[in-house]
Amino acid sequence: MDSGVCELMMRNPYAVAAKPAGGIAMRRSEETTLEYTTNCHGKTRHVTLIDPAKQDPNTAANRAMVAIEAGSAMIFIGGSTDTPDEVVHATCVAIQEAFELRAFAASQDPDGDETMWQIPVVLFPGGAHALSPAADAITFMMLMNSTERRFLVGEQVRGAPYLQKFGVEALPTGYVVCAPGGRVGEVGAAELIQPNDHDLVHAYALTAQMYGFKLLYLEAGSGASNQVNPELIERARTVDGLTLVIGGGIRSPEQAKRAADAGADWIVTGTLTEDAANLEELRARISAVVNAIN
Ligand code: 1GP
Repeated sequence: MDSGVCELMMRNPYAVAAKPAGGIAMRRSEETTLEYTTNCHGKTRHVTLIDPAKQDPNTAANRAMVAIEAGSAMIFIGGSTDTPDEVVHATCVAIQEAFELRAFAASQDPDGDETMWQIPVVLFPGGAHALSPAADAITFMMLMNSTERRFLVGEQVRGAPYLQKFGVEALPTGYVVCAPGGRVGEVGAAELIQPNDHDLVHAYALTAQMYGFKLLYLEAGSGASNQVNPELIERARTVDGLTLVIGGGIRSPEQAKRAADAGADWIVTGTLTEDAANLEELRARISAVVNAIN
């Protein structure tokens, strides 16, 4: 994977030019992505998850722009477990370039809002293979309820040197898969948190806090038939110092509101974006979710 990505870095001046020595894209020089992610001010925000395997990079960039216009506050890049680095990287580059152009255009327009495009593009990886130097940050995750070393620390050890080299900021994240769990539950060999495992999710949240993780991601699995039980979110919320990210199976504004009311800081949707027939449908769907959580 290293040679492929390094070649891409050399071939594509943007990927390098977008990053000053500090590692944060110039479009977002005011605060780190971790600060942006964890300074929630009591509001629930929305993440649009884009799976690079599901569309070409230009389509991904168009979807990302519509998502931001509709009120999403972050873009995650990830999903499928076997996407080649090149595809992940090309998608990150296309989205960064699109946001950069929109920010520039807004800066030239007296009525434009440049800050609207200061949105982080964050890797949400299935392992050490899906990394890109063009991302602002990565959810650097321990799949806490996996039974396999690889997902607890193995992939992380493989990926960390590349992230350091690329200057991609790590967002320390405890990732906990809840029933039904879907493909990530199976592939990640997770001992799923059941809807009534209130004490267990509390123990995981405490463990995440004690490890120093800043984010806790409760995941029901992409396309899940049920979202994470809001009671689990409420219980995790009782632990201080964690930014709660909730995703999997959220398809309606009502479901998003349920998660937000239970204490989610971020709501992630992926399938909602993939299923939309066109960009206008996508805009309407994301707007409805964003309005419901505000
Ligand atoms: C998956 O939590 C995300 O990792 C999003 O799930 O595709 O069900 O929205 P959905």
